Amino acid sequence: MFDIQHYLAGKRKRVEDALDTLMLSAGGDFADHVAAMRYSLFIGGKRVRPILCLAAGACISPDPALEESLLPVACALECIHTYSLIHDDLPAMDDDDLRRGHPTNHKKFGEAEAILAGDGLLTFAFDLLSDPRFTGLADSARLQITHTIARAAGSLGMVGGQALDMDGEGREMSFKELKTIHSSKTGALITASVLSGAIGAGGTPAQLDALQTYGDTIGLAFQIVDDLLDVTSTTEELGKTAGSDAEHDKATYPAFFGVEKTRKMAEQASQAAIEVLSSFPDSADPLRALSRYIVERTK
Ligand code: GRG
Repeated sequence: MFDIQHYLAGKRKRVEDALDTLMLSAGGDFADHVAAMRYSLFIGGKRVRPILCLAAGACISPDPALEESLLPVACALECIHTYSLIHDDLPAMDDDDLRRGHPTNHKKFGEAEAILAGDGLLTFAFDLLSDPRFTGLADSARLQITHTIARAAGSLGMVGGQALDMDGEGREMSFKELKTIHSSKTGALITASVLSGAIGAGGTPAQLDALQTYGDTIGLAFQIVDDLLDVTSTTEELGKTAGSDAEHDKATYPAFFGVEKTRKMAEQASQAAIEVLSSFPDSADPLRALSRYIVERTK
């Protein structure tokens, strides 16, 4: 039986050590700005996106050197994700005080610093992706990965989804609109995390197609569970404000379907993602287990 907790602990350590090494170091002329970036990056986080990237790479290629080559990509994904959380928490957006169990970036450093910390993390991600010192991946793969991540993070992905989400607050929304928001705001970066690992590993078009479907499906499961936890968990358990969706009058899966049906839908999505991997060998076991973890997680 694959031990997902052991796997996650090992990969989290790997990612966090790499983040610490690769991230701009504290001190120097930009000390306060770098401190604000490092604060949100290191106060917690499940590291789901970087781990998906490493797991997808290992699913395609057994080369033990691949993980090392993928680490800058994995770190770039976590930088982009962390920037999105900092900006999402700002007063102009969700206006939250708590993230990853600690005061949000703007509560700690002020709004202007928080905006710049987010900008810095987003830009630093592309610094990492294009850094010529990291020669482990072929240039063509790096270019394709960079484009995949940029697309997913930008206006046709996460940023666009956030804009739709903001626009929808406090008004009736159709289920179709909710699905578009979820797939762009949350799903796109999750799928890009899976694809970037697979591209780095030299996946064939057929493998990339299957992993795109896997990514889209766990992205959906991830967001459904996020909606669910917002109504079923406490602020202490989540490390972020529980009940925030209802407070902002947001359309969510539980609001459309109720808690029990929503739970079943998350289960179905997790199962469907595992089925997509049916033709993959044992090297896909971490991806299979991650699909279960995403629906069984408690924060
Ligand atoms: C501000 C451009 C911009 C985008 C914001 C990510 C996002 C878009 C908003 C965050 C709000 C939210 C609850 C999104 C839904 C799912 C999600 C991204 C949850 C947080 O991700 P986790 O659970 O967080 O992976 P950790 O802290 O574990 O990394």
